[in-house]
Amino acid sequence: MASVIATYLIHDVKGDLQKKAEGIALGLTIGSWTELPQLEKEQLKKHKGEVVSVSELPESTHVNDYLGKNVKRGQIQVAYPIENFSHDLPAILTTVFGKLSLDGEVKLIDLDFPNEIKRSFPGPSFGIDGIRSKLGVYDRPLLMSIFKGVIGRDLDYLRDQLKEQLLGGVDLVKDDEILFDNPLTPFEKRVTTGRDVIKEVYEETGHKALYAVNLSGRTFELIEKAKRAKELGADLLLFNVFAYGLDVLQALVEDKEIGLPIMAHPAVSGALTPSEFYGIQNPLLLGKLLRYAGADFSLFPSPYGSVALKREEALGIAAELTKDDEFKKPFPVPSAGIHPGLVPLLMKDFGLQSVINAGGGVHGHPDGAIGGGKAFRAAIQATLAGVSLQDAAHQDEYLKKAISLWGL
Ligand code: 1AE
Repeated sequence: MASVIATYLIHDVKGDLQKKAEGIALGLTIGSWTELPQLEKEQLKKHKGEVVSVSELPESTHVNDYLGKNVKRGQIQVAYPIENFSHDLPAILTTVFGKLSLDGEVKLIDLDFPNEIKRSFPGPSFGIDGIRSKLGVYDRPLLMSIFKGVIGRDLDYLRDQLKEQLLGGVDLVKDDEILFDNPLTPFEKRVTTGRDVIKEVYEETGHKALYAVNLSGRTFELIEKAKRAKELGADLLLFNVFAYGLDVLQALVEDKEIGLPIMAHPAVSGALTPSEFYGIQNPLLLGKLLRYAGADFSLFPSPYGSVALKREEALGIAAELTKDDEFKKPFPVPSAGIHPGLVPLLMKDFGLQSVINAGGGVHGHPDGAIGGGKAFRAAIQATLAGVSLQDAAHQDEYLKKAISLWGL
């Protein structure tokens, strides 16, 4: 019988992990079992959750001290029959981590989906290959920058900032996630302005780029808004998916009239992921589930910048996004506080199939966003050629200024 298998990290003060696992498996499926008459047992058998494995972890003084009690820790796996839920993420998440997410120190680590369920997810419409073919860039990580300081500014300001970023050689420019619909830079005008500036720079320089406009507003207006963006010539949509829900992302991806790549921003996901004891593991949320729901890019904090994830978590997200699977691969976008000096580390960790993304690290360059973009491109080129940034900086003034400002 096909099941979704959930892996949890649990902490139990009573010390009986097997009993706790059985309580979860039954409590989230058919409830009590032992007292049921035989006939009912037969009828309900196919709905009964099953404990797949229980593995105890060594006791941790740090955990006991932090929680103020002695607990046994373990990783358990529970199988939930697919007959129990409709084949959508809201139903699946409510089954495997609905009430349970409120019930003590339990963290959802992973979910394994059988093919019957996987078939109901779209996966990315474009993925790494689709985005690369839009840009015609195949042999290096892509470079993205972010509009910064645009709240309270008008379209002329936006136009100038976009042009500077493009002339610096960035491949993608995204709206700041905190830029919403507003009278000075309304959504539709941002789309048409972005489209026109990108065309102008392409005609002047031959440099191709894509602009991600922030799709924002009330949930039930998003589909119409996204369709309008498509009609007006938008390249791609930035989406604060965790302020809305994964199923909203999936609905946007599945609407054939939209047909635009979607860049998932991690805003709000930090309310769910960072605890050692509670919430959802980053590689599952920002990796596997975003990929299944159809994001073409997943942004997440890199291990190195101003807002950082543990290295193994950031690598775990990238691994989920890019491992072989029937779904296309979204771009990993390690972000936050990135400057040119971090490029060798980022390329070592995330490889060619990633996006290097910087806001302050582009705009804060002494020569402005043009200088910032050029410094990043020089750092990428040098790293690809196996040249250290110190050596490359002798040949490139922009990189030299970036390194003396931000270091390596
Ligand atoms: C993790 C998301 C990073 C992001 O969206 C952003 O705006 C970063 O800005 P900087 O590079 O830290 O200035």
